[in-house]
Amino acid sequence: MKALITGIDGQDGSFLAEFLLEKGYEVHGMIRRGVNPMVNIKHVEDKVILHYGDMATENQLSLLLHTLKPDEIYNLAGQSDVAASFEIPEYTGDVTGLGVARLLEAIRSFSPASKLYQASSSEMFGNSTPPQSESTPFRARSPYSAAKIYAHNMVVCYRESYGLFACCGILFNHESERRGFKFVTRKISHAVARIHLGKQKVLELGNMNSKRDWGYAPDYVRAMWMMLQQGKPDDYVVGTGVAHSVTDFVQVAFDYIERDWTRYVKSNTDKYIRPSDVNYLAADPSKANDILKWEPSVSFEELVKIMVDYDIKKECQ
Ligand code: G4F
Repeated sequence: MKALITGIDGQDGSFLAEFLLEKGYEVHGMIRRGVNPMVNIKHVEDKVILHYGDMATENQLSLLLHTLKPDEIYNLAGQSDVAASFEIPEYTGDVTGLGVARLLEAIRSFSPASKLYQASSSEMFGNSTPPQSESTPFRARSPYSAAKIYAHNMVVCYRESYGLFACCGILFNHESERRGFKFVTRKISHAVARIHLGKQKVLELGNMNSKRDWGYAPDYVRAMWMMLQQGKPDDYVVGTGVAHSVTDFVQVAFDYIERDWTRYVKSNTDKYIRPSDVNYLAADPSKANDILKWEPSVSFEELVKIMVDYDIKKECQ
């Protein structure tokens, strides 16, 4: 089996590459030239085949699909930083939204038998009432979610219009020791590690009241693969079903190093407050549980510990 992963050098791309290699796949990855230091895939660099490409240009995507004709395509590329999308809305719309239209056209024209996994996001639900399921309305609260909703709708449209085997995984927040430092969980685990080691004194955060359904990223790449092994293409919500606030994450992380978080954390820092935020995301993963037989394997408390332990070890090197 041959798979193509766009955005292979990100958190999810790297875990998915490992997962597919383990299953005996020939793994191809698309990366943008010179942008990423590729830290996440250094350890599998000689086992995967990398290609330069960009969701912003159709030509490269078409050429890649024409040459490879992969059995499975996992589209994990895009601008995924919600806060940054307010500053670069046009770019976000281009790569995260229109990029999927380019990919779908390339699949339809050059590799229509390829199965597609599209990374949709719980951010698309905005402030729709939790728990959110596949039938919950999408309500964009950021340029990022608007772009993801467009991409999601295009995938459904191409599935229904051209019979493509295309699935959207509406994934709730999933984190790990490979998460970028700009996302709140890694920002917290990294700061907690540094505070523990006496390298940092203060952690500045924005809105600590928002609630997210946080799981462990390797569990989520397993769900991506499971979707493409079903008899028919469909969309699935993937999450733990349990939400915690940013304050909860902070509390568990500081409890782990046995410190009182209130002495170190400054909340509502202006520069981290978004023009509009999503308040409360909690998955209703019943469909993924029933049909894919997918279950998360790591609890919220375990996730926090994995991340803090990793950052302490890394900061000691
Ligand atoms: O970690 P975050 O930046 O993740 P967010 O916005 O939920 O988006 C992530 O999950 C989505 C799935 O729902 C993905 F689609 C998306 O690509 C990304 O992976 O922020 C989480 C919450 C927000 O409410 C934010 O306002 O944490 C709040 N927050 C509070 N202080 C902060 C901070 N977020 C960041 N990044 N930095 C802060 O200092």
